[in-house]
Amino acid sequence: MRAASSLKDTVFAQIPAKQKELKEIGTKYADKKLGDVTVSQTLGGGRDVKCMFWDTSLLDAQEGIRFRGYSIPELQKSLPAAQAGGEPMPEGLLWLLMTGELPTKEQAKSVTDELHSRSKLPSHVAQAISSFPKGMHPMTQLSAAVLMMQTDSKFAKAYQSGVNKTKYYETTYEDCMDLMARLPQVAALIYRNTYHGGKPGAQYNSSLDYSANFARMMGYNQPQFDEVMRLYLTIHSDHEGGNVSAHTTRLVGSALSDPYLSFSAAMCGLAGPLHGLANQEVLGWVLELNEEFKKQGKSVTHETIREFAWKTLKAGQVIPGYGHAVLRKTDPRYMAQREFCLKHMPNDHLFKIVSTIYEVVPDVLKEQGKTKNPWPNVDAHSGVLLTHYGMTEHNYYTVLFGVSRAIGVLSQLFWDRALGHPLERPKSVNVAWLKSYLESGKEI
Ligand code: AMX
Repeated sequence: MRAASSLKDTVFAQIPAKQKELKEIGTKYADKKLGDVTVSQTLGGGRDVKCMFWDTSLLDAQEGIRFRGYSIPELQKSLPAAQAGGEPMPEGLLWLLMTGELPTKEQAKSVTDELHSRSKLPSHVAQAISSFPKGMHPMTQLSAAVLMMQTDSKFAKAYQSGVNKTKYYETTYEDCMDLMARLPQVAALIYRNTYHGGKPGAQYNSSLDYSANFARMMGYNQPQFDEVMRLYLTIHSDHEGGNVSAHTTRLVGSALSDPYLSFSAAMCGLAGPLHGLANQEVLGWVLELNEEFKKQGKSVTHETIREFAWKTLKAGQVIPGYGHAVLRKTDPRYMAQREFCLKHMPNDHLFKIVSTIYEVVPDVLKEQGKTKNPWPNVDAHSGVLLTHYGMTEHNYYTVLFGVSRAIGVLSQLFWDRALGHPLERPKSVNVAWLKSYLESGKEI
């Protein structure tokens, strides 16, 4: 067994070698082309343009996500679990994302303890959340609450005091860890305030792991829901750098905006229906489908799902939970949730509907012929699990995604500061430039 040392010591010690490695690559291969950008990439959201460095995870179109080289099934085997043979703990994943090394159980526990020790919220944050209008979307509340915590930013204070740029990573570490430590409380306050009249769930309990404590604070006491949270917070954490929430964290952070500002902006991106809000949209779509056919006295069958899917497409809407900008196969994050359902709740009514949708929708999308990836993504499944354990408030689901996403994007933000990642500033062009260049080869 490896000797126990803190996450901070381990990750800080890695910085010089990583800086050297990246500098050498940048110097040695400075003029080597990684590919040419086509007009359709320029006009089409930069798909597959390799102009971003992101070390914590890498997405393969066929295989899906690997976190520091490990697939989800591999993580389920090798990350420390709270229960024997149970789901991985996100604290262990955080160690892995930060250091690139699988943690021992002791090291994962040290992360749990470190997060607990940093969890005290500035008092104005709880007050502010309790004064938000009940109708304010939980993601708006999350982004606003994260912004309010910015009063505690150690990076912003250090910058104002003239810290040397080689030390930026030190206070970035502090902010990233503080923020991750506080998110469960913030998210639980939003949940209790929005749906339970402000009546608190359980008190903060530092004898529990990150996920179980979060579940209790939201008011959930079933050990199996804790396992859902551990799985959920692990698999939603990171999906390489180009997705909207990760890219936003990087972009805003590149201006040396502190981690609170960067992550709050990222949550605004995650709140979009083509990104994280899709988990809310999926459940809405499934329930609407269920309702529509119940009213007509029909049951949910392959044929009725097909009819409803076509109705959605003909109305010029997307089928939420299906398609992906990079993936071209069923998302392994979908499969991990499906396997959890098969193991723990195979007869759940909604699970059966979602499974039938999986048998029907890919063919409908293929028949329509537009979608590059007709297969389900992570969001097609998460609502079923949450609903099964009693969390029926769909418009809260993306907040859980956000708590998880922090683990990935803030790990990378720490490394951005450690490696001196520069201000992001890609070149844009206008129509006149495009016409001139495409018609006569001249850049204007
Ligand atoms: N239903 C209907 N049409 C879809 C579709 C879907 N699920 N997925 C893609 N399409 C359409 C696109 O809207 C686009 O139509 P257009 O030519 O009229 O503009 C066409 O198919 C080609 O799109 P694409 O290249 O396959 O996808 P993309 O990279 O442009 O977009 C994504 C990817 C995820 C936004 C898209 O698949 C989508 O809208 N899916 C539904 C929303 C969703 O599930 N989002 C969550 C994604 C995962 C996440 O970030 N959490």
